[in-house]
Amino acid sequence: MIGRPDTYDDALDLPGYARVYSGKVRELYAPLDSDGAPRDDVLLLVASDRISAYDFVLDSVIPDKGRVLTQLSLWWFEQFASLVPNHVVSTDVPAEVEGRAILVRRLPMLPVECIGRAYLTGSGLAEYRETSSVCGVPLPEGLTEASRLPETIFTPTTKAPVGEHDQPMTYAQVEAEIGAELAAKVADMTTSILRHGNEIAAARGILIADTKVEFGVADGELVLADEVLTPDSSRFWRAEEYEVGRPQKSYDKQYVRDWLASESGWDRHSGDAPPPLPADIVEATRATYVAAYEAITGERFR
Ligand code: Q0Z
Repeated sequence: MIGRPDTYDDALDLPGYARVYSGKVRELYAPLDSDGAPRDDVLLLVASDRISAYDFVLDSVIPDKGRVLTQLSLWWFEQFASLVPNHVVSTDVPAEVEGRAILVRRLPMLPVECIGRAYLTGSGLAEYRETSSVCGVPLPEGLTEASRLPETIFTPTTKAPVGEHDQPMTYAQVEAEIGAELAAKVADMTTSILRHGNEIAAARGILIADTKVEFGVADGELVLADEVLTPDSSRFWRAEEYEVGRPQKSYDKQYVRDWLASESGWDRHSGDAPPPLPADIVEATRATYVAAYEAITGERFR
């Protein structure tokens, strides 16, 4: 990614924790034990208020975004608790990151990005147009932008190094990487999560086009890790505005993308960093994250 520093100014120094990894919009920390050594059994997963668009992390932050996404993930983990165990240990976290951090069980992670797709768009659509299939899953003829798929499919990708794009994997490649037994489980679990998620979200006016989930392994069994069915890991569309045959507006980032692509005067291919967002775009975007949380969970965001 262009213009991305190794670490961010707002990547917190948390007393008692060592930062082990900075993602685009999140950080991982290891708690320090009484000897000052990093613990190896748990991690603190912290969601920031940063937002990315067009492959850039913007200078502007969206207030409460980290809390909204964290609370939404926690809500989904609970919804899926009878389907799959998850990595959540505790939400008792330092005051500086209250509400936007989760203490999780540190697990060996499977080296596969588990993508589920219920609708055809993005790289899946591009691949379908070339090959009539996505990641080796053959699809019927006549599908187009935003088509609902006949069934929710598993379209895994590699975990590319930072700054590079993930590559499609065939199911056979997943089997070669993690073994046939785990491959069958991740495929089944990924599609179950997205199907179940769509049943819940559709009743509340939101379609989840696709999602990325990640699994760890404990005692040979899958454990749902990372984040689940958030706007950062999934494409959310408004059911009300859904229309097959054209690109759908992003539930959460549409104001940001529209402003950057038109009024801002910024050229996303210029190599320049995007300009800071005006206050009204920040506020409208914050409201979409809160609205998504409230619509899906049926709970008021505080
Ligand atoms: C998650 C990520 C970032 C948040 C590694 N339970 C786990 N055990 C071991 N590793 C992970 C997890 Cl969730 C793990 N990621 C992605 C990066 C902030 C999540 F900076 N990487």
